[in-house]
Amino acid sequence: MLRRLFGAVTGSAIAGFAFLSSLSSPAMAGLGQPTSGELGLQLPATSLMSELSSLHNTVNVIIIAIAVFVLLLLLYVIFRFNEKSNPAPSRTTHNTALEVAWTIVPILILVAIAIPSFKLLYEQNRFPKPDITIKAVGNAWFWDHEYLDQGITLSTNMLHDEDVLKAKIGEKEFNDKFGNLEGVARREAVYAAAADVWKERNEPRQLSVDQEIAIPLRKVVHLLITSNDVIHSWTIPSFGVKQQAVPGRTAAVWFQADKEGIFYGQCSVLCGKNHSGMPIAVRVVKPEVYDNWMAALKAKDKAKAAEILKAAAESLRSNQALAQAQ
Ligand SMILES: [Cu+2]
Repeated sequence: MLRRLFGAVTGSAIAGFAFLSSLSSPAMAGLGQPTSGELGLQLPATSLMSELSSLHNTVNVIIIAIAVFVLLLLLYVIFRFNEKSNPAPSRTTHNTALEVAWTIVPILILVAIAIPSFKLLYEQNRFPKPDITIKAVGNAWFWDHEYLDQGITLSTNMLHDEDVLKAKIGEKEFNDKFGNLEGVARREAVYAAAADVWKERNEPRQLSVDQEIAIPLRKVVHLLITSNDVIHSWTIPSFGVKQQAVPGRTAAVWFQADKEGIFYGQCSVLCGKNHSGMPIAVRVVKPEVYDNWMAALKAKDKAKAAEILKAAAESLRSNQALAQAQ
């Protein structure tokens, strides 16, 4: 809450509004997904993102201080040295002490920013020994995630209004209702009808996917990233990682999630017409849940694997509700 508030205060002049909206939102809002009215960064779920947020906040304070200082100087010059108040201007051209100061002080400010910045950069490239290695492959327009140690590949497609409606009311009823509509009219009708289904599923529209990938809590994940066609970009904001997926090259990021839950990201480089249709959803679960999920996938029982993740999500939700009620 403090961090969100801080981000909001440093982020914009309408901080008061953000403060009010942050008071009314649930405790976990902003963790793993964007929230309406949010101005700061998404909440951290890894040590990388914690450091990244604190660097962002520190630099923000420095930027605001500099901007305010320059503004005050300008105002002072405008009022104190205009033609009316200062009809006979001074002919001074040099002031050694002042010139040394305005060279040294900015250097010190840059050094002060560079220290945490390099520390973070080092941390991002530290790559501790991995517990699991996943390869993310961008495709136009979906992601493949290969669990390299397990020989499992999962394809991730975005869930559309149509998909969740069909899952809810069945293919036949869907066709009865919307089969004779076309184009924009059809899209609008499906959008309106799906609104309640999204709420019921408690999933964010246009971020949810048909196949979440799971990773175990507090385990080091190395994620290799590449692409099959054009340049895409893999990111989960709450993990503090973002990496371009370039065809013919393999890049890597690492993270160690220290919070359970579902974490969303999107392809983050403009890649083509369905760029907005390739979200990423990573579910962080307890290691034993992860093992069960992986065993189900290896047994080619996708339904059971989905059930395992669903059960984990529900138990987490009821635990959070319990914690909030206390
Ligand atoms: Cu894209």
